[in-house]
Amino acid sequence: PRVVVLAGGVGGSKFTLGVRAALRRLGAPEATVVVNTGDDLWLSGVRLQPDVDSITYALAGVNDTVRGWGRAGDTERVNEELQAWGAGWPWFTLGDLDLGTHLARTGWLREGLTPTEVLGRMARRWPLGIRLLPMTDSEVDTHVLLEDGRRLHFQEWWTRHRAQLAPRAFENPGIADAEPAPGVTDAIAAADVVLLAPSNPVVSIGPILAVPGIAEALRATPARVVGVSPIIGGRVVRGMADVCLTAIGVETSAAAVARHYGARSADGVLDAWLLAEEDAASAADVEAAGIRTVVRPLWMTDENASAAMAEAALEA
Ligand code: GDP
Ligand code: FO1
Ligand code: CA
Repeated sequence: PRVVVLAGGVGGSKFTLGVRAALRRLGAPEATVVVNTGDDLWLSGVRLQPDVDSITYALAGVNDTVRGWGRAGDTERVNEELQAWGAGWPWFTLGDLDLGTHLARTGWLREGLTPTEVLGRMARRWPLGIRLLPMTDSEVDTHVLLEDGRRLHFQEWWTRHRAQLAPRAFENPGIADAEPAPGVTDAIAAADVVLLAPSNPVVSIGPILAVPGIAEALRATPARVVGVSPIIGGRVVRGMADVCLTAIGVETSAAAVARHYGARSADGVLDAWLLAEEDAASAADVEAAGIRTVVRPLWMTDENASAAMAEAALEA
């Protein structure tokens, strides 16, 4: 099958590894993964793309699996020097190898390449076995509007404040004028299956669906659209996605996230939803909203577990 995946960073990359393994077993063509770029930022003169890099490094097998971001075995010599200059953010670490990525990317952007072209070039370094596309070529970095009226870049809120400052809303300035990156809507239109990875629904999948034209492409495609729950047993597994969900008025439960995405038959984006065995009792709730459900183990403990999830999603 021709497969398109919408994905964020850590959950997105674990799931993407599973999709790649499942498609290789089937002898199917490479999937296209549309990656969130709302996490992107400028820091110390370089452009960072955390979710894009998480997926690229994971597919290349060079990611730091313990920390969940950056390169395995990285050092921090340049970062120490930046801190000594008072440059960048004291709470944000730029690894030496990771900085090589940011410098290469920034150089190519300065030469006039689009983010899509830069990612295409970066993906050539390793046999990734997946076609990676940014959601858009526009800079639409996520901002967090706080209850106290302040506005922070998502990365400051997430890494410095650990999502502890009450958010009122998440915004992507400029997104109303952004377009899907070249190839995104064509891939969705030509797909047999579109998968929503078990990524943060608010700040990973949310920005992708907010790019004008992408949700519309999901509604119009002849493909089945299948989501995988990032919530297991009413918990976010890891990270602070529950704070994001609460801010937009969505309960931290598999069923509430499915209803938030909505049924395609009711102006939403989903045909089917994979939910964990722990949440099987809420399947009826999801079905009542017009979304078919499939109950499966959803712990991405290793590539085999992720591949089994991908297979189940493809069958649904
Ligand atoms: P980020 O960009 O690094 O925050 O990563 P994503 O947005 O792609 O995914 C983060 C989300 O992945 C978390 O909020 C969890 O809900 C989800 N997640 C992480 N590990 C697992 C897992 O093993 N199974 C499932 N179903 N979801 C997971
Ligand atoms: N997360 C942190 O908690 N602290 C950091 O110092 C940090 C540095 C960093 C550098 C490059 C990169 O691509 C990601 C980095 N992250 C760091 C992870 C990132 O901020 C977030 O976890 C994701 O954007 C959320 O998806
Ligand atoms: Ca992210």
